[in-house]
Amino acid sequence: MPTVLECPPEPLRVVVSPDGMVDTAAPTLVRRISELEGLYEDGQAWTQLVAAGDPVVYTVQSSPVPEVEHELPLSTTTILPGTCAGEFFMTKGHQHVNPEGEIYLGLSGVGGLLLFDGGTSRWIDMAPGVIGYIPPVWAHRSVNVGTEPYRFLAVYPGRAGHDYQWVLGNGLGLRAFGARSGFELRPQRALR
Ligand code: S6P
Ligand code: ZN
Repeated sequence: MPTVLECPPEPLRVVVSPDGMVDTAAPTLVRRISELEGLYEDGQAWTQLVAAGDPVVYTVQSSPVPEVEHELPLSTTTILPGTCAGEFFMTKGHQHVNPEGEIYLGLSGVGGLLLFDGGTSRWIDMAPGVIGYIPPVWAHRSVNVGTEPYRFLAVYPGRAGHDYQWVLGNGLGLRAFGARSGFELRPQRALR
């Protein structure tokens, strides 16, 4: 996530509308599937999706709170519904560079919070009103397992930092695929 350099001089009031949109003037990051190389199990299907229009997978709306020590930035992420060869659309996933915890609050849609500490994977079902707590050192990724956009609020210490390389090399241990019951979690195969 980009660092927002301008520090708000006053306490901040943020409106979360019923459809989950956070009302801030901060920039929105758009992640297309081409930026998620090496993350989906089926690399061939990923290549086809990139060629067939390179769909947006998720967007992240930041707040004006800067990502610096002592601050408490917040953002909303919206993951669109979709799959790559049956594997649900998801965020890149990251570990915090500095071991800091984080809070997610489900705003709309249904999803999951996948966590991995390098040995154990955990899955937290997310829905509007559900809080997911991410302890320090646990890598985390969000997944949309529904048919509508899945949106959540994230609040995290400004000094946390984001390491994406660790997840590229280690994965999250589990993958979420569509199934008759909605979704199923499968152990990840060896990463290339
Ligand atoms: C930041 C927090 C979220 C994610 C966002 C996108 O600590 O966990 O705001 O940045 O959900 O995910 P990712 O893995 O692409 O940063
Ligand atoms: Zn995080």
